[in-house]
Amino acid sequence: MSHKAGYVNIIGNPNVGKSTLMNALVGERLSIITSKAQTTRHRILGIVNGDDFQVLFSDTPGIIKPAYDLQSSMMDFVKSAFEDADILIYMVEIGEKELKDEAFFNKIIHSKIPVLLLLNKIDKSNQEQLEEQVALWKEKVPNAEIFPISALENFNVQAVFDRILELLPESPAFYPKDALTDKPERFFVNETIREKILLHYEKEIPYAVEIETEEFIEEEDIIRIRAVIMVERDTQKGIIIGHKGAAIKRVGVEARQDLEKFFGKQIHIEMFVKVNKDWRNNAYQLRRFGYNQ
Ligand code: GDP
Ligand code: K
Ligand code: MG
Repeated sequence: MSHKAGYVNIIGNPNVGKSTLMNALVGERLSIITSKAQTTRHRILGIVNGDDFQVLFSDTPGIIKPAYDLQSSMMDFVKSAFEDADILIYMVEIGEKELKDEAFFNKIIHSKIPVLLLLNKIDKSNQEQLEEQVALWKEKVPNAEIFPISALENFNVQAVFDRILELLPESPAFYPKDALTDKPERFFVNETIREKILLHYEKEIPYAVEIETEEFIEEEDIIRIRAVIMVERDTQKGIIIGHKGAAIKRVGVEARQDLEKFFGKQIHIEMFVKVNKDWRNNAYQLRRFGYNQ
């Protein structure tokens, strides 16, 4: 029996719905989702296995102009996604006009591999607007096949997946056929906690935060987790903890609920806040947190 496998890498502007799509395709909540830009900081693999195929989806950070070293590393993940893709998914949302980075845009329109342009969030548009948008993108990216979708409502996502299977090259599997992702369990703990911080704290706070899971001990019917919330300054530490610890407690409760669903086990979670000065511009710290490739 012949077998197909390959990388299908999802790129686009911040907040267009890349992570929502990847989770819909994989059927698991691998990527965190919030309405804030830069929710996704890493390249995250989501694997869909079938008897005769293995699709390796990559979710990536939204394309931005880097302002500090962490963001440069994030854009390196995007670059790497261009390099190994067998199929490129370029996601745009209804009403969007252009990609913020011209060099990346040129790579898309001159791509030698198939490009699927997904026009997302069509649940927010009407027929007239949709037709106008399809015409606009056909002109801008003539080499792409266009799929209007709603990642949130899982509308037309199956059609995209079916087309991917047609386009996928013949190849043996890259990962074991029961693999779901390339990331370790601790990564999903870090991300779940960071999602709660993105949701509950304002302004610069979520961008100054990194999570490190120091302990992940799986026992028969419970997982014991010890995680450190890293911030850049003392004042941020106080904000994270909140009055009488109420703010951090809320993060812990919500993260635990999500992680119990994700791992299908009871979770015990302990969190600490530490100041790690200027980690976003520190090459050693960035490497430690898995950013420099
Ligand atoms: P990313 O930054 O490109 O990964 O985007 P996310 O997946 O994090 O989504 C950004 C925001 O758009 C979130 O609030 C999502 O719920 C929302 N979103 C994603 N897909 C859709 C969609 O198809 N329709 C609507 N209305 N909202 C969506
Ligand atoms: K987002
Ligand atoms: Mg994302």
